Amino acid sequence: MLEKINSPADIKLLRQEELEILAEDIRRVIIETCSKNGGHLAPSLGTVELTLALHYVFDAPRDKIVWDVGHQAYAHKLITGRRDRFHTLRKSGGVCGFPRREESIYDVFSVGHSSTSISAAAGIAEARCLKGESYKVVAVIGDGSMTAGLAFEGLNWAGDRKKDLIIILNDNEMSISPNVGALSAYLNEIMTGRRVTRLRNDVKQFLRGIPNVGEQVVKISRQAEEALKSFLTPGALFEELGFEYVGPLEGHRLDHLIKMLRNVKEHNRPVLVHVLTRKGKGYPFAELDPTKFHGIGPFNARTGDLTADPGGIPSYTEVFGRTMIQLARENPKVVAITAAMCSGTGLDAYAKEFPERFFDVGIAEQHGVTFAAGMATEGIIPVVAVYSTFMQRAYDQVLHDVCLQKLPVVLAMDRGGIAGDDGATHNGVFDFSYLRSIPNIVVMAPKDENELQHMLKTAVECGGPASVRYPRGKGVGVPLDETPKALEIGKAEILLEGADVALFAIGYTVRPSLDAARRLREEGISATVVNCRFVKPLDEELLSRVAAATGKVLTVEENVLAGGFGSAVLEMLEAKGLSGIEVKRLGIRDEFVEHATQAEMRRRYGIDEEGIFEAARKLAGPAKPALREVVAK
Ligand SMILES: Cc1ncc(C[n+]2csc(CCOP(=O)(O)OP(=O)(O)O)c2C)c(N)n1
Repeated sequence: MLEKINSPADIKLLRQEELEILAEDIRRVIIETCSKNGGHLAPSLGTVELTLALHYVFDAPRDKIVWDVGHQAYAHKLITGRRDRFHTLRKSGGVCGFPRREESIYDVFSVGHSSTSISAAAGIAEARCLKGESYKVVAVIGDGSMTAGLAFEGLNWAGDRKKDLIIILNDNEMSISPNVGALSAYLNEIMTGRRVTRLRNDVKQFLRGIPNVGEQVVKISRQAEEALKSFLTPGALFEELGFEYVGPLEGHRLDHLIKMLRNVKEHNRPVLVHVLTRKGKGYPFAELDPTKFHGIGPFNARTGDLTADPGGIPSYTEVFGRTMIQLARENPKVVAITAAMCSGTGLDAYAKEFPERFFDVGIAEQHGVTFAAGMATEGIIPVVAVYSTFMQRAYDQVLHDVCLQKLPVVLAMDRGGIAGDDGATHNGVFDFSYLRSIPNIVVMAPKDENELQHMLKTAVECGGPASVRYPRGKGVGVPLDETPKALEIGKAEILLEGADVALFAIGYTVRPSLDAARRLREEGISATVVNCRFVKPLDEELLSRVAAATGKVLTVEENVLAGGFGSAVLEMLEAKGLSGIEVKRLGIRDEFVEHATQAEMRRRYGIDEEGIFEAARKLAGPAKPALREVVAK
């Protein structure tokens, strides 16, 4: 059936039974593709019927369907002209894992970070009115994404403006892990209908308890129940905010969905449609373990097992998780905070051992950071584990609530650097720049997984704001010291000494810089390699000494060049009046890094061994004859 669908117009020609077959086809293709390329399997399987119903009832691209996060939009991609290219999902030059305006006219808003859909849809609806046009605007948001402040800001606005706008709340009771928070509990009560029944029973019980008059009042209250109902309807919260509430609807029943969306289409004011779906629907392994299959690497579709090599080298994320346990055992003041990324940040085992000292705040990075700052004022040492890219959302909280008050909050920033196949929305290549411009914070990046342990210990003990950023993926395979030891703040280390050129590397780039330097040596060029460790404070004494000695410096970072680590080195040399030193910076030029493997992108930006080798060779100039002879011998 999917073979016949080239645009949403084609699905409008199908009968109900054919739509059901199409849903099965779509599921099969999504499972097959994700098993090869990895991807957001469980969220996308959960929205197949919802997507078909939306495109069946509404007329995209005239009507605007705005996806939140966009990790659930694979069915949307498949029926909006990208079926033939879908096998390239998340590959270099292929279909992006998230809606992208550049990719299709059906992707009306580019996404990847959560909770933007209501505000974006409200903006589109407002623009439509300004232009005097008429079309429908639909935002599709998950219950997890509703936990963010941004979603509430959008609701607050849209409910009051009373413009024609439809919000579909895709409620599967899950974020990546089970959802958290009061809103989640409220939705859960609506779903089970318990809220109405419980309140009614509570009132009755209370009235019966009043001697003599109780029974009489119960009778009267029964008559008043009709009036009371409007107050107790499911979704009263949304009604109070200015939305008409429709639901809860069974999200895998195409007939129900289509009928209800047709009704809703006739309304001309804000409506919230509450749809209940099952994450991973139709693939038993994903239904059983939706967290594992939320965003997954390649796997065996038959068994559900991951195909990634089981090799013994732990990931940075795993080492972070283990170190957190060690630090928490050592110091009862240490706590961990995550924003809906417990397993993504490696905190599962920690959360089991220290349930009282683990806080999942939901997708609420801003709240998470300020919540940490509040704790820190009371002597607690919070470690906020958030992916580098998502910390962007909490910038003012880091600046105003943590750094301005010099509070001892640790930012553990996973996925620092190039994130790979998730693409432009998920790269953590800005944090050196956005953090080093803030006073009072220590900014570090480890050269390997062993140094990560030591940096975490350093951060926890430094008594003020500190950040440690580390990459996605496996460590370099070095042995791990038994216990983490604090490093001296602002101290770099020289890994290799040479006279022709100096490589100032930080974080992930230290290892390829070392490998490049060894190759340079074979060519008769001797390089100093410095593991700089700290973007802030820089080891000014060591770096200026080495720079002056070689006269040629290559800085290497997996961060944007603008305002990053290399900029810090240049500023330091300028401040010290060290003129005449030739400096070349390697890093990400002024553009967004697209989806591809990490290795492909490191190659493209010249920050892998090969790129560093070439740049250093060029900077060093011709090899000194004497050294070339020594090497030749
Ligand atoms: C600002 C931000 N923080 C964290 C994430 C990581 N993330 C992606 S999807 C997701 C869960 C979303 O839950 P929900 O909206 O309920 O959708 P579901 O996956 O359950 O369909 C999270 C935490 C993100 N994309 N953006």
